[in-house]
Amino acid sequence: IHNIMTQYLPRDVDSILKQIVNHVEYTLARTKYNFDEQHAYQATAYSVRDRLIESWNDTQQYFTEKDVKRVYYLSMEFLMGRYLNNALLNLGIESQYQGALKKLGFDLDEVEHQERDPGLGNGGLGRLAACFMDSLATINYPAWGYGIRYKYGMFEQRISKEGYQIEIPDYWLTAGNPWEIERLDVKYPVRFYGEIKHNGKHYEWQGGEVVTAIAYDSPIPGYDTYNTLNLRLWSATPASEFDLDSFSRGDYYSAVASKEAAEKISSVLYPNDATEAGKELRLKQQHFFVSATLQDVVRRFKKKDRPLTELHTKVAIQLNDTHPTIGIAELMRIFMDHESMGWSAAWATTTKVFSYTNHTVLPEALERWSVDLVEKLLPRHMQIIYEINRRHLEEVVKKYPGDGDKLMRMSIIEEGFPKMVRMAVLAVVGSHHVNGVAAIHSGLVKSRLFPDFYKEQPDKFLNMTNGVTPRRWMQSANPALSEVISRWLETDEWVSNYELCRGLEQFVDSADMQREFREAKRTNKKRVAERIKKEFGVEVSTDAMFDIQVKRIHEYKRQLMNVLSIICRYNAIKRMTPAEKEECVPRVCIIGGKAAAGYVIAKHIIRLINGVSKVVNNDKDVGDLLKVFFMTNYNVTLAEDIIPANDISQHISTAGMEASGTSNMKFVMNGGLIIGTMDGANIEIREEIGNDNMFIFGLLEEEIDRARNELKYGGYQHTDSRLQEAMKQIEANKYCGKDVSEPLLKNLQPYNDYYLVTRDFSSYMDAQARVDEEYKNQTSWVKKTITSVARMGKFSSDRTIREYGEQIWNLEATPFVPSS
Ligand code: 26Q
Repeated sequence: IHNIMTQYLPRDVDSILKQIVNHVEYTLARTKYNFDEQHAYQATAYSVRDRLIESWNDTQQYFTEKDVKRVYYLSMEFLMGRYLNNALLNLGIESQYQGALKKLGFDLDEVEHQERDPGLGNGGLGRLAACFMDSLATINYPAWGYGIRYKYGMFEQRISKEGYQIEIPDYWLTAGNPWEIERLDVKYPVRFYGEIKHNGKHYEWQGGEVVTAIAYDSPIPGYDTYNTLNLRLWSATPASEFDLDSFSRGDYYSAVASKEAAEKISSVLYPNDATEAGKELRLKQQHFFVSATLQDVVRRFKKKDRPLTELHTKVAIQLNDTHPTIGIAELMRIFMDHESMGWSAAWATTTKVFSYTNHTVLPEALERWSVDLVEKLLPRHMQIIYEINRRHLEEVVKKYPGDGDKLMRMSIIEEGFPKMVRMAVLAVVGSHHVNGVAAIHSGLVKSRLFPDFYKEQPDKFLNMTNGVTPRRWMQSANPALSEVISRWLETDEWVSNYELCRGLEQFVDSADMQREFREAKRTNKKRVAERIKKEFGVEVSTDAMFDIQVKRIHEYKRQLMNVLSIICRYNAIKRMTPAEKEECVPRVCIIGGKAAAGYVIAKHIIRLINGVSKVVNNDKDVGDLLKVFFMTNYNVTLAEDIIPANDISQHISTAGMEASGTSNMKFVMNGGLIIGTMDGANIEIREEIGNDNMFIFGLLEEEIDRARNELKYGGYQHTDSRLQEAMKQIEANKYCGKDVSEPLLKNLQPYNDYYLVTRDFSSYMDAQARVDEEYKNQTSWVKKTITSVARMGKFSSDRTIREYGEQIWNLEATPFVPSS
């Protein structure tokens, strides 16, 4: 292993050991003879951080010196996962740390497990931001991430003994966070409420409430590069000025209370991955982090003396969904009210700075804020949005005089009671590019979401198919398989150049390689089997097929269809003769994922899964042939553990509803096959790895509307007797009480089956039968997985980020090469 970083770092185990012990003594203030695994973790983390700080400072200074264009990735969520192992691998010093800790009597693996998983995101969108940071650093792009330092991340999920989800607050900072640097000197005021005055020259926003945003920075190392990027998360604190009003009234307690309120803004991540309608605090969070970020970006640009109209030559800002879209109005406000720019110049520059990534076409998930709320909370922004809209609609009227419908459709303001601001329309109008996250999704963004805008500016709309970082999702999560790949390719460079894995295909017929792939898989399955034994007290065989569906619980993702098919499998096994059982492929079904706290149906689905699990796992007739587990608290760390153990994974959303999916990519890269619909990135995965290496089923996107109408208006009713039997059992409350079974069954009635579970069911069962059949031939199965791993290069986030860099941000790779 050669890694450029090792030449700049102390390589020998003893100096690393010394640094760790030093931190035990002087940072943690413990005696070096008495510290536990948690202290070992803390000290190790600090010593790695020390290494990163140098490269981090050098990198930032270099970018400034070279005056390069930077991209700022604005995201309400960064689902980073644990830092320690990622940093060690990216720096190429894992084995040295292993040695040092061993000398101290610790096992690196166990020490790494001491780290809390920072869950500052909901799911796909937040994890994508994290993969992007890793690729940006690795490619040497000048980039910063900007977001919120929530005190409480994604809730911890537990399951009650009756099988219901329970949410526990995630105060992830209890043991401190060695990966962040608090920068008390980097702070900005952010205003809310108040009123607008005109001072004869420009508008001024006064009064209201002011909070202070404080920066917390974390270094983001790239793989095999000295470059180290910055992730800056903002925390809200009370503004330093006195609340003179309450103070002079002698009302000391309310003065203090009003200060306390400030911290609420960055206190908790909203655990919804679909819109939580109109929550004022959520809009506050958005403006809070966006305003602090833009002040920071403008300040950095202004360090060099030049006009702000050139901002776009040095700054690109990517909006991760509509969540930071208020930034378009905020930058206009800064330009006009603080920097005395006229409207035209301000708008011309603003629209050259922003670009917007859409992550959903589901209408109910598109962010809208009531005009009343925006007016109250951000009065100046509301004025600016109205003016943006007035000018924008003026253009539309000019081109389509008399077309009132078109005007309504294209307006940033939705006329109604109450009037709403459509954040997605504001994002489209204020951006130079708009992208979807997989080919099918980008098509729908053009045809369904913004057809009128696409017609006017077709080149504004792009596809940027998502990707995932092979560093975390292969090298770090799956050392067993990574070692096999590196040995056959005779290099580990595939870790930052995935296309090299194509070279594996030439060995697909080698019995040795097949055996090694299968051995790596068994290693990973064994680990998960042990976890299951520990958590559920159930023994599972590593010969069984490990079938995994882990993702947020959502009706469109159709976990319900998965459980229904598991019930059918259970019923089939119950009817089998001993001879048939001999032929039956044993399965371990693993389902995991969190339901938003207020999403009642999603919570019912979890309850049903737990009910089925209990019945099936305790049925003596079934034995090893079927086991069902709901894995609690699915998060990045759990994903790293179980994804490498998959034989097959399920990505079975109703066609057209999953924008991309990214775990589908991770599962295949880890040597599993997919059962899935023609949706999101599944379609492109199929294009790359071949139809024979996937189990595709179900209606196509273009068939959905018609099928839904047929269901709704009585033209179609399923006749699958297996499904009928399963539904009867649920109705008889075999798996759960009627509080759960009734609403779930109601949603499966033809006129209510919006997600087409009953319509796709037979096709799904057929695909499952093909899966069973193919698994019987282990040689052909492993060959499919080898071919798939070899062909997944497109789905490295390095490819994705290069496309953003070239087609949207116009960035240059800028590697810093230290002289010493
Ligand atoms: C919005 C308003 C109020 C409260 C919460 C939200 C909110 C928060 C998170 C809305 C959406 C999200 C997250 C969405 C998400 O994760 N989308 C997923 O993004 C992935 C990366 O592009 C895709 O692969 C998935 O298909 C998509 O579902």
